[in-house]
Amino acid sequence: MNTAIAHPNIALVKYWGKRDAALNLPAVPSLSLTLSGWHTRTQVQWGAERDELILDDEPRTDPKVFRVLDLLAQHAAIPRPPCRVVSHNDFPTGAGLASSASGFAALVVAGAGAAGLELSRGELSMLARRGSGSACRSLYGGFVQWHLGTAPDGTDSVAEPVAPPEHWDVRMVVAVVSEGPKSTGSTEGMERSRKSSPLWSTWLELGPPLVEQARQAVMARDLEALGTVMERSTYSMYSTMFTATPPLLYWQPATVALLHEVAALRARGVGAWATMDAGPQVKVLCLPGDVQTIQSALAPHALRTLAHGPGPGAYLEP
Ligand code: 2P0
Repeated sequence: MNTAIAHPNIALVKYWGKRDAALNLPAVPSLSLTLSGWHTRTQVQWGAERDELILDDEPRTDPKVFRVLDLLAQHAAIPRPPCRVVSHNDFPTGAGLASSASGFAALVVAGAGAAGLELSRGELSMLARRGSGSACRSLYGGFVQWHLGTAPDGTDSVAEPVAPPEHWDVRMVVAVVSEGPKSTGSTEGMERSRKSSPLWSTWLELGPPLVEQARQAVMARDLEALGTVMERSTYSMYSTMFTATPPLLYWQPATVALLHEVAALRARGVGAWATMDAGPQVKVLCLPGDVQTIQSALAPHALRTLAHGPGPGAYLEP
């Protein structure tokens, strides 16, 4: 039991900014949808010759991976031997498609399994958060909230399920604009927004009410309300990026063309709402019956388009 599968999640209400960088505590709460389809598969060998990471068939150096395994061992009060970690994503890594979310969620589940530990989802979520904030949400399937928390040690800043995947069969159409790695990593980008955007305090105030509105929209299965909140959160987050010094320009020309297509679809009465993350890809929230129409409209501006529904939380391969 040392191999885990985890799926990426896309934030409907965004996490952008840390109140404690060392503990990876968020400045705002967030709410996400774990996607089916894409996945990270990670195997941890607990006891190897040396620490070694193989990501997408290439040897890599990422101290954070072994730091998270250290924290896992510390949490369980056991020594950590050298570990070999082999991980594979079936989608582009580091391109604003949430590979760090599924990556660290799979790592903690595989690591705990390999070490023979039985940890709760809350404990695993807290440990995954230390690797990458958004990873704490991929421990759960469907609609998930990451609580802001108030404890200085971060023990209450964990994710919790809002509604399971079967609650609501929505789709996220992903228009891939670029498969290359992003220009500025999320951690650096959010620190730049926090330190230099004059809109930062407004962004912090918006977080809690946006999450509450999104939670209510999910419970009521109200796509228009959820899509509206999602776009508001997305554009507010981007406002802190555009007004940072120097500005964070994750968008490409095709990103803007896709946003116009989404607006045109809505004007034609199609239920489609857009979001973006720290990258140029555009993701469109909709119902299954509109997927084909939306994919046809987006395809001319994208390298490819895919549609994913709600997926499960991270799990150990039997
Ligand atoms: C999110 N993003 O809520 C937001 C929206 C990008 C934009 O979480 O620094 O890789 O490792 O905690 O989780 C991407 O940031 O950042 C992210 P760290 P992470 O999905």
